[in-house]
Amino acid sequence: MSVWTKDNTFRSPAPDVDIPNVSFAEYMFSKCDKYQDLPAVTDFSSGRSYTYSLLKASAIKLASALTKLGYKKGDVIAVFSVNMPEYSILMIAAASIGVIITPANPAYTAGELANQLEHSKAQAVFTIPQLLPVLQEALSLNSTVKNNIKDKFIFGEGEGCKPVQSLLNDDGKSMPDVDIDVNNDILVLPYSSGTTGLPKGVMLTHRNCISNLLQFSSVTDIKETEDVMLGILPFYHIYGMMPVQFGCLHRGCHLVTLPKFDPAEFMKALQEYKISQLHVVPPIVLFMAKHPMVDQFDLSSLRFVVSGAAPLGEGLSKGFMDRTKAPIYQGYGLTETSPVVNIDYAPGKTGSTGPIVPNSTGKICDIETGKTLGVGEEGEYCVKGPQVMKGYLDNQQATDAMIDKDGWLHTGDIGYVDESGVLVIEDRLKELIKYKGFQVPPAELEALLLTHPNVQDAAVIGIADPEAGELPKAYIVPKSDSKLTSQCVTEFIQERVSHYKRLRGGVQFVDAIPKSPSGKILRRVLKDVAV
Ligand code: 4UW
Repeated sequence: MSVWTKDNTFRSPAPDVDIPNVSFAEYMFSKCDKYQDLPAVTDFSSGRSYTYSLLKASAIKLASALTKLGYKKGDVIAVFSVNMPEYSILMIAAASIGVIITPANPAYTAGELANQLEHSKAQAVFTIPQLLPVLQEALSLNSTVKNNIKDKFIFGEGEGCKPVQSLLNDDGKSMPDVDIDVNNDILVLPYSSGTTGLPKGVMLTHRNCISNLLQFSSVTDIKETEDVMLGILPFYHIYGMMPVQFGCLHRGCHLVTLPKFDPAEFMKALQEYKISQLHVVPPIVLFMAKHPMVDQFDLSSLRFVVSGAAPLGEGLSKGFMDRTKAPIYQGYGLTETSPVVNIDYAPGKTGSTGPIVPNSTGKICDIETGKTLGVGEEGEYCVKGPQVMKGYLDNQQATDAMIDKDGWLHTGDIGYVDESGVLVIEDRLKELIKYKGFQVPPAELEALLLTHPNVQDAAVIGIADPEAGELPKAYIVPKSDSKLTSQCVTEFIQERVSHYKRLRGGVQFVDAIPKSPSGKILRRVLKDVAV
């Protein structure tokens, strides 16, 4: 079947899949009933484990306890935590009562956390003891947030917090009858800066997420009930949250969670649990391809590895496969597309991200004229499908800038598609910087830099780096007569942002920031002269 149509749009070579009209919790509960006593999710370091039956029973208890505390459909609850089995329980529990989960990056500073809590209007936060001081600082920084947050729930114990364990001891009898409109009700609200500006709340509906799980599962070689997968990518990010966490759980596979990337723990988990499907980002691929430690571990259980969130070079892919003997496939997605848009599922074409997933249509557009281009022509990748977000929370303007009136989502990525429908991403049109797959919104750093008393103007771009993909670099126009040094600027940022947003690409002082007549920073001009 040809993937290209007469109007120069393209589809998947694979057939469409049926998407059931059910809520996310109904969907996951039916899977729990199907897989019952099989292991669902296990914490690697403690061995704490839940079968599918226990996962469902725990989610019902938690949902019932939240209901008794007054939480109801449409309320927003934040999760500020590392990966652990209870993250999955909470997500299913919240979904079952129509509560929206907004996942926050556990690397966040108090200021960053406060921004998300305020914007999402979260009414409660689930956290862990190690992150409680950050949460407390966030509440003390922002009185709106402090007033909004009714409860702090903790996995473990902490002052002023309700232990999650007490909720899990509920009798499970207060589950309300909740009517979920799967096409409109929001399941999760992750934050992404999208093509431009500050992080925005991405409204993903129940249908968006269920569709995407089925779209990519139908074309990936998942061995139902047999695969063992590692939850190393953070669940707060859409890649770890949906394709990894629920991509595993909706097929009866076993998910082993790790709280963070520690090289030795990671390798031990791969070996001990005989991980068969591994989902990672390019820096982990690089570690596995190059680090001497890797040779001490048996990786023969790995059937295949998937990499995404940032470009994976052909050379690295080959080096990885030579060493581990496991094929590596690349996927491509965005928070705004729940997230998978393309996934490679046959060995061979390294460096590409494979064809578009089923039930979706893609096109490549000329970046100047918007005209739809043909086979092999380079332009902006646009996509349509049931996984495309409902929009950004309270930001119609940003939503309209990303999804046009015909329903095409403009990814802000530049690439081409070959005769067989395979996508190669080549560049990024949008301003987003990706450090090791993490989003670094330049607008956020620029706004912070402008609060420095000695900074007149500032711009931040990503410069290429072989290990991290990109490093944020700042161009600064200092105020006249100020004795600003690059170290001052670097430290100023370091004190205020998560570690991955630091100005690792350096600071350069310039006379002026190149701008368009309308005042937009000409990032391309800076990129062309970046050293
Ligand atoms: N090559 C080049 C890639 C690639 C890429 C993403 O943080 P977000 O919003 O979202 C993500 C999601 C990644 C993802 C999800 C599911 C999946 O299966 C998979 O592959 C295994 C990957 O990163 O950032 C979105 C932006 O990240 C860049 C691109 O610029 C995109 O718009 N990006 N994947 N393979 N660039």
